[in-house]
Amino acid sequence: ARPDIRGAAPVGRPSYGPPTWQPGTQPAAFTGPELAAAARLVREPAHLLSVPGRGTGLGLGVGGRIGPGRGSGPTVVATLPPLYPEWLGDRSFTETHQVRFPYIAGEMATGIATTGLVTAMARAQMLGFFGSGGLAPDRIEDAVRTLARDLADRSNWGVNLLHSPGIPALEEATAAILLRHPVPRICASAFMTITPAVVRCAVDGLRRAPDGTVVRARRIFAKISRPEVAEQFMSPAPAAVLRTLAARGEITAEEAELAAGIPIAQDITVEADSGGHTDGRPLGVLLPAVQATRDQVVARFGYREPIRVGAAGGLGTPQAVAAAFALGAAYVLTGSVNQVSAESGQSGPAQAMLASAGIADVAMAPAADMFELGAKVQVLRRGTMYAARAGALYDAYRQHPSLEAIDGPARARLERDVFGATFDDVWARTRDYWQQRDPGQLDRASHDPKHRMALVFRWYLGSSGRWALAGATDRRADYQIWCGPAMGAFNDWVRGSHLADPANRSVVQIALNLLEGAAVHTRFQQLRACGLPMPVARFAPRPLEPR
Ligand code: FMN
Repeated sequence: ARPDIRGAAPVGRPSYGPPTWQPGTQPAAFTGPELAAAARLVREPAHLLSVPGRGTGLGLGVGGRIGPGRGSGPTVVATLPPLYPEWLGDRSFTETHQVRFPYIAGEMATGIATTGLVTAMARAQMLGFFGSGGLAPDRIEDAVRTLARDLADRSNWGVNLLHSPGIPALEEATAAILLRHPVPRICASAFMTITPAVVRCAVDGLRRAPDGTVVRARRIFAKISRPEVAEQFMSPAPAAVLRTLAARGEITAEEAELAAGIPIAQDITVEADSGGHTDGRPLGVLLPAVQATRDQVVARFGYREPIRVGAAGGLGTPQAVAAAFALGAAYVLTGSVNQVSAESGQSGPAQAMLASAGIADVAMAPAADMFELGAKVQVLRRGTMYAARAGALYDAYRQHPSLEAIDGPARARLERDVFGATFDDVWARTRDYWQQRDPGQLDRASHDPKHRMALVFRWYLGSSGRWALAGATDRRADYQIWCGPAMGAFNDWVRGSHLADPANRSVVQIALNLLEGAAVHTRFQQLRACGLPMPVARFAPRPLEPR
């Protein structure tokens, strides 16, 4: 049959022309404050309107109704779809890790990232890593047991596996604990090369699914700050390490074979200038470099599954988080700012110091591990003398062959201003400590006076972190608190908002506010790029009260 065309638009009433917009509850926005308010409604479609003769000729319509191109009303030039914080990162990240948000609360050593922090993040459908670094194996195992019990029905939580070059047995013991319990995610950090402990964690439990894909028993994240280290984690486990582990019976022949075709880690966190150990690189330099490495490695090995690159370091404001996603980060990870959360294991007095820090109140200071090599960590400078005092110890260590060679006035200064005790007292305490932990250190110190001096100086570096954690009132000026400039940026952002009150500062509220603000900032930027005159003064999103 021939189509009946009698229903077409009547002659004389053409419906050509761009669609028009009819407001709902909100009128169209044209001025700075109106645009800022409308742009915050990120979960609504945003219509870019052409209104000749009005301001710049461009306006913004949120909500309302779009009709055919006849009748009155501003015409719609383009429409931006809703923008949810959930969608800022890589969708395969949220899917793979069974989370709603592409956001991680990073591990913080000595249990500062507590089991409570990890549990809160998991229940809020994000990810958190327990800070196992610097803890004895029995304390790590207690924490792992607690997490495995409390989060038995979830896979969105994990524990840090910190590289321990000085005491390899510690790294091995931690790996053994993580393998003994159902830990679904492990973050390997501080590695320069791939060790057998990392490979065991990645390879144990690999199996082939009926469709041919390789199924992992747990997933490895790697935190890195150099492309060449990232490349090792993106590659399959080294054949020599696989052979050694198989020969030792620590992995099966089948696991070794499957491991040869998949990357060790599919989630690589690029850590720019951060609290604690850091190479101090800017995110804008490092992230694209590691993304390029990823592209080369994926092409070289022809992987079927993606490798995601996430961002950490310096993320303390919504703008910084939005910038990380704009750079292409699959997910973001925060550290310093979570130290002032209600769930943090850091002491009240130390948190108060952190909460008053500005962006420049940080310094690089000697690290307790690898002190002799001159390794440094980024710490809080405001309210504590740790950076200056530990720096004086390192200078003395470099300049003198032994404690005895430090002359009277210099020695008196160190004893009075740094230790608050004599060298002899500190040596006595140090001796007791190593007697219990590793008497070999004392043997070496007995014929190597420089090593004896290092052990005495390291007493201060080790104790200063513990004094902060304990909130020791007589040692406030010696607190060693790891912290990056993100802390000061966060403090500026939350000033005068509900997040300035420690009682409101849960790790989840911090995360949700950073993500919400990042979505608003992203929308501002989209609209600005479309030509709307977005108000510069109102660009920074404010923290929102929980509903
Ligand atoms: N990263 C680790 O991989 N292992 C750790 O044990 C560890 N401890 C940390 C302790 C503190 C107090 C802080 C502030 C950071 C620590 N980090 C550790 C780094 C964080 O997990 C995170 O990568 C980093 O803090 C992100 O940078 P930001 O501080 O600028 O947010």
